[in-house]
Amino acid sequence: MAKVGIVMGSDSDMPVMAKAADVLEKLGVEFEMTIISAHREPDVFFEYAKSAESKGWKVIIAGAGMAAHLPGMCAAIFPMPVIGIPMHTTSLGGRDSLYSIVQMPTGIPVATVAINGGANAGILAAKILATSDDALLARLKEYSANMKAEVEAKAEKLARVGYKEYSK
Ligand code: RP5
Repeated sequence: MAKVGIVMGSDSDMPVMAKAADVLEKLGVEFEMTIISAHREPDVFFEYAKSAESKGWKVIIAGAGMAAHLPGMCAAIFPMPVIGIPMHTTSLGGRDSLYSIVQMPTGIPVATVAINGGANAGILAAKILATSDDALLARLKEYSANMKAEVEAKAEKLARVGYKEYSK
């Protein structure tokens, strides 16, 4: 059964949102993914947010750009954690999305990741679920150990070949 809802304001957000989905898939966390525009179809949005708890979801990951109300409105309705992903935008570089998502009023937090931070949103959702799931916690520790090994391998290669060869 899906534990995470992933929602984005437009299919133009998909390249970033897919990174959250990829991480969750790697970590063995089930999710449901959809596209809902809070502005263009508010009735559909409200139904989505109101029914999320009864579907058994524990976290919602919501990504949007520009006047990005989707994550904040999810947090206004869904009683469990909402992770917001601000999309990069061409006009304001994503600051518009970032401020719209992060500057929530007291009482309605959205855990906001970096602009285009899709992968981190997935990892954060998994970490939230891992507080009550030891098997998932073990997979997250393995994920961290793999990252460490990758950095060590890069440092070893640099030491072996030198920076000129490395940067080719
Ligand atoms: C937001 O407006 C979406 O989340 C998207 O990032 C942005 C642009 O949407 P489209 O015009 O590409 O549908 O609601």
